[in-house]
Amino acid sequence: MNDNGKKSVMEVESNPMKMKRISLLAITLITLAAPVTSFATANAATFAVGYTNAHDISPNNFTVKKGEKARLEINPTDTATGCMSEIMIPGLWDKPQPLVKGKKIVIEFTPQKSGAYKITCAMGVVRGAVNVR
Ligand SMILES: [Cu+2]
Repeated sequence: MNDNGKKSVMEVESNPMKMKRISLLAITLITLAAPVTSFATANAATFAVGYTNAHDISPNNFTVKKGEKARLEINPTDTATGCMSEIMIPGLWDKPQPLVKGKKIVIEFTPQKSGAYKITCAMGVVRGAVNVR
């Protein structure tokens, strides 16, 4: 930072400590906001997904890269019943998994073809999408 820069900051904000705290807060918010949907675990783009009976899976729309391993970690806080009690992604994950409260489901795949894949129940009712780019 040059002298001119310092001077204008001092003019705008007379309390440098307050400025510093605001900057730290901004950095913290940016850091918290960035990796909400995806984080890297063992070379896979990993998505943390929740499940409740009221809202089904959340988030429910994912974008992944062709040829790169992706991983959905679903943590149900309810046990799903009836039609939507199992989850699958036809073409990417064809084995329906039961959504059971407290039982983590890990779905891993490496998509080979780009396109939009539906996330469904075992009988094909759509509940979300995986976009392969
Ligand atoms: Cu169903």
